[in-house]
Formats: sequence, C-alpha cells, structure tokens
Amino acid sequence: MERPLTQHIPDSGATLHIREYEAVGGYTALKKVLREMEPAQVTTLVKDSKLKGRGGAGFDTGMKWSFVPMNMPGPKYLIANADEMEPGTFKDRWLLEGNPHQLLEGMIIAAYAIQATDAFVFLRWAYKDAAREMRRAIADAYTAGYLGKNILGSSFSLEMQLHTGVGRYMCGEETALLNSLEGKRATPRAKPPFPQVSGLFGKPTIVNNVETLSWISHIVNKGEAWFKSLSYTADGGTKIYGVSGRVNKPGAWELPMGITMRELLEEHAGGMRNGYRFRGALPGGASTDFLTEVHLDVKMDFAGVTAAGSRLGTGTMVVLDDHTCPVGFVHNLEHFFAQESCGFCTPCREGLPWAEKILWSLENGTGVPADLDLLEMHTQMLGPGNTFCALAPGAMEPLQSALKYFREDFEQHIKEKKCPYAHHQH
Ligand code: L3W
Repeated sequence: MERPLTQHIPDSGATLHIREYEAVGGYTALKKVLREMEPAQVTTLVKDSKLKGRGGAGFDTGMKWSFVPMNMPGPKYLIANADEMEPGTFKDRWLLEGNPHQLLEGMIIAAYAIQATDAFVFLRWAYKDAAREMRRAIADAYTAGYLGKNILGSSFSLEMQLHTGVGRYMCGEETALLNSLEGKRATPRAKPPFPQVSGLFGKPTIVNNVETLSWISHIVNKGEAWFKSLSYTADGGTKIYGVSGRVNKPGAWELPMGITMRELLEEHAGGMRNGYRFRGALPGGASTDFLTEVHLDVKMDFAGVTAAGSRLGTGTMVVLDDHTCPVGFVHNLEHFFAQESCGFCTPCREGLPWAEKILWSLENGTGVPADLDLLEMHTQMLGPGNTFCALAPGAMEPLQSALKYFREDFEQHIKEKKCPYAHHQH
C-alpha cells in the first residue's frame, strides 16, 4: 500500500532534510497553491477530502478552516499542535523527527488558506531531537524562500516560530495551548468562542495536529479522490497506528484507515508475547475506553471505534495482558491524569486525586465494596459536561470501561485484601 506520510522517512531514524525533501517532490504543492489557487479553493479542497483531525477528536479539518472570518482585519494565526503527550502515543514524534518539511509545507499551505500572518509549532518540551530538527527545518525554509516576506515571489508572507512547551499534558488542549503561548498559565478557556474566531491574542486561529497538517501537501498534489481511496472505510486516508504493551513487535505503522484491531495486533505488532494473553486494549491513547477480545474485528476508524463504545483517539493502542493487574493499570493512568490536572475546575482538581486514592487503596488490599460505587460516581461526576475541558472525561474512560469489563478483578482485590497479580508483575 501507499504510505504517503511516512514513505520518505528514513528507516535509520535520520531526518529528511530540505534538499532530500525537494528531491522527492517536496514544496511542489506549495508552488502550485501560490500560483494556481485562491485561499478559498484550498479550504474547499480540504473540506471535500473530508480529512478528519488526527489529534484525538476527529473534527473535520476543512470545516474548521472554513469557520475563520476571512474579512476580519488584523493578524490571524496557524498553530501545529505538536505537544504530543497522550500516554502510549508516539506517532507525531515520528513525523516531526523524520520529515519536518512535510509538516512545514502543510502549515504554510494551511496558513495561506486562512491568510494567517504568523505560524507556530507548539512542541512538547521533551522532544529534544524534534526541536533540533524543526529549528533547522524552519531556518532552511526561510533560506529557500518558503517562509518570510513574499513567499516564492507571491504576495503571501508568513513568519514561523518554534515554541517548546513546559512539559504539561494540559498544554495540548487547544485553548490551554493558546494561553501558554501568550505567556499565561495553561488553563483551558471556555468554548465558544472557538479559536477559529477568537484564538491567540483574541485573533482568529487554527490549531491542527501534526499528522493532520502533514496531509495537506499530498491532498493538494493528488486530490481528494486519491485521499479517500487510501482508506478501507468512509473516513479517508491512512492513519499512523501504534501498539504498545506485551506484544512481539511494539511500534507504529502507517496503514489504511479502517484496518481491524486484530490485523493491527496480529499482523503488525506480531501478536502477544509468548505466555501472555490479550485481555483488552485502549484503542487510542490513555483517555479512551477499553475494548476487549469481542471487539477484535472492530474497524479502527472514527465511526467504528465509537460504535464499539470507545474512541479512535490518537489510534495508538495500549494493550492489557493477563499478567498485568487491570486495577494497577488504571491506577497508573489516574495517577498521571491527577498529576496533569491544571486545577482550574473543581471536579477535575478534586475528583481525579480522589479516584486515584481509591484505586491505590484497592490495589493495595485496603479497599471496601463501597469503593466501587464511589468510583462509578466519579465516572459520572467527572464525565462529559461537568468539567471545563476534556481532560477529566478522558481520564474516566479507561476507568469506567475497566469497571465494566474487569469488574471481577476489582472485586477480587477487595475479597482477598491484596493484589492477586502481585507475584506476576515484573
Ligand atoms: C467550531 C464547533 N469548532 C469542535 C473544534 C475544536 C477543536 C476540535 C476538536 O479534545 C480530544 C479529547 C481528548 N465549532 C466545534 C469546533 N470544534 N466543535 O474541533 O474539539 P473537541 O472539543 O471535540 O475536542 P478537544 O477538546 O480538542 C481532543 C482526546 O482528544 N485525546 C487526547 C489526545 C492527546 C493528544 C496528544 O497528546 N497529542 O493527541 C485522545 O483521545 O481526550 O477528547 O479544534 O475547536 N462547534
């Protein structure tokens, strides 16, 4: 199959630099756009392709761009959300380190579509290699005339900056990201207004994920029909899927959108390691609901995973095996989410550490039957609509589904007053 996003990424882990990128057709889409297309045509093309955001929510990309008020005077902004910090998720890093110009070209075209004046790559603090390569790529793009004043002799100008975050998960939430970029505490903002209308410094702003923006030059070059043809299902394109856990070959692969969980697990991740059985998986990072063996034939696209009771999320699957305690697994995740809560809204600030403490007590054999009701209550109180952003509802997804699918494990901890898996874990 065709691997448009990753086919030029060197297997050695090296980076495709500007001349190598140009040699494989890099920046031809930008030239085409600047010579032949009006900004609105670019937005229409992306809208027609039905490209959905690859950061976790799957919102229609062209539709998002179309919300920008084009006649509003003053600056507009384009931001690549490269603050990849979802546990189990490592797909954007591959694109950032392997082919930074593919992202830059997509960003410049996106900026042209919305007539942005400034663009930012908001990069996770810990991605040091990506920071080095992005810095070099931006400098090389300026030297080559792809950035700056009157790009390639056109009337379009764009300034680009790399901004590294401060190592907080919260900064990946788009409105907290905007606050962070403005030098404020990274708390989320109320939506609406959505950033497309009032974003960075109150100006129209588009925030798109790295994988999403990396698609743009390919869609310009090859068209919407080609993009749709890459997929097995109604959601177009390919997806960078990943698998971690006790599988034979953990990793990430670019595959047609809509492959099944089984194919991903057995053919690409090489199946479970000898002596380990599959019990379940979070299909798209830590803030998604568990799916189990009965779901192995679910198609990994936005609609398929949602219909099965979870979300595609980032498409990077975290596998739970039969030697790992589901209570300990979820406790570990809730520890992360409690630590990463920004503390701005009460249910999230107070509820996540409480849920974490209950899970700790269950795992350590001091839990009581009423704890399960308390945990269920948390999944309601921290659920959608009760908190300011998606962090706490996302944190409740692995918990609520673990209570559903692995309830006997929780009950066993209470009955035996210890973790039944303690002797297995290593
Ligand atoms: C205009 C409307 N725009 C939505 C826009 C919105 C945003 C995008 C998605 O969280 C998820 C979360 C995590 N008019 C709009 C609209 N938009 N309605 O569409 O918005 P939304 O609210 O659906 O989601 P979100 O708050 O942006 C993203 C999940 O992703 N996630 C986390 C991933 C973390 C990473 C990472 O570390 N890289 O990817 C994993 O599943 O839980 O549900 O642009 O403005 N009416």
